[in-house]
Amino acid sequence: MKNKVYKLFMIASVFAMFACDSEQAGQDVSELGSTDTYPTPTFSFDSPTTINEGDETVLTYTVTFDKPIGRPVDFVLVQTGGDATLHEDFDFVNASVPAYGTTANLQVIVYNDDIFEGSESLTFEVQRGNSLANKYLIHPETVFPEPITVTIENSVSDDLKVILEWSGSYVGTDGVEHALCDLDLDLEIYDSALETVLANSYSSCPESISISPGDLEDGVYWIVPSFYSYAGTVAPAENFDIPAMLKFTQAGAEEVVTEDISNLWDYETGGAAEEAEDAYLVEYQLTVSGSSFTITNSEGTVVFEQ
Ligand SMILES: [Ca+2]
Ligand SMILES: [Ca+2]
Ligand SMILES: [Ca+2]
Repeated sequence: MKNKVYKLFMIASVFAMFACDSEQAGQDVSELGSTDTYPTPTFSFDSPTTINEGDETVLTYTVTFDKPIGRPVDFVLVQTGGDATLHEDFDFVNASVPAYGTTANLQVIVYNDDIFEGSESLTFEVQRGNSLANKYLIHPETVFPEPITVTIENSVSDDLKVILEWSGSYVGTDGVEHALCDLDLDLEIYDSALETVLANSYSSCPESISISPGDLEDGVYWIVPSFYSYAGTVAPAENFDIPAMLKFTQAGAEEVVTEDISNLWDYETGGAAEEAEDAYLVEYQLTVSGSSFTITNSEGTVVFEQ
């Protein structure tokens, strides 16, 4: 409620300001359209235009007024092109030149991620803020700069990423398509004795675990995908194998090794919660040595290393 009153007050004062201007126009023609007291902003961008997402760089756009004014003036950054995604690859932080101040720093925050994307681009420009008052508070001859294009290079980390994927859909006894993600599959990493879970992913689809060098001591571990349960799902019109894929990759790298484990579990047999015998797949061994990771299958064949 407080907020509402405040907003109403703001709207009223903006209205009053223009109402006042138009009154003056009638009374004193020489004042009409005089913008001499309005500040003229200049814009500078000194940050690099090629960056690596792994550095999580913060780019800064500076707005400088030649003279202060007694009201805050907002500026915003707007994406006008490029294939980088707002809120995923980067975010804008907008800013105001404060009342009686002369500068504002707007920012582009670049985020790191462990997804392979190749290089992405971001084209953006600075614009005046959206509030009505803003449009009339800076000098009308202000020249806004050309858009800036930044290249964001993909980063490849030293982390090992293990993913258990089971995407797609099935038709239920109700005749409706249901997402395979409704089924509960899990991913765990156990110690060599298969006694302790050292890392897990239980509630996503796909499930995924990232291991950084140093997370696990040198030694041997088990990567264990499992089918936990079909509980809560609509039964399928026809039984089917769950198209599960176990993937290994260096986090952020293009190359992904996929182990097809789609012949392992079917809906009707169910998972661990349904007391299925082969709910846990204990076949993939992970050997950690310093910052290197090696994964072997049950035959002792190396399927992945980094
Ligand atoms: Ca990214
Ligand atoms: Ca990336
Ligand atoms: Ca799960």
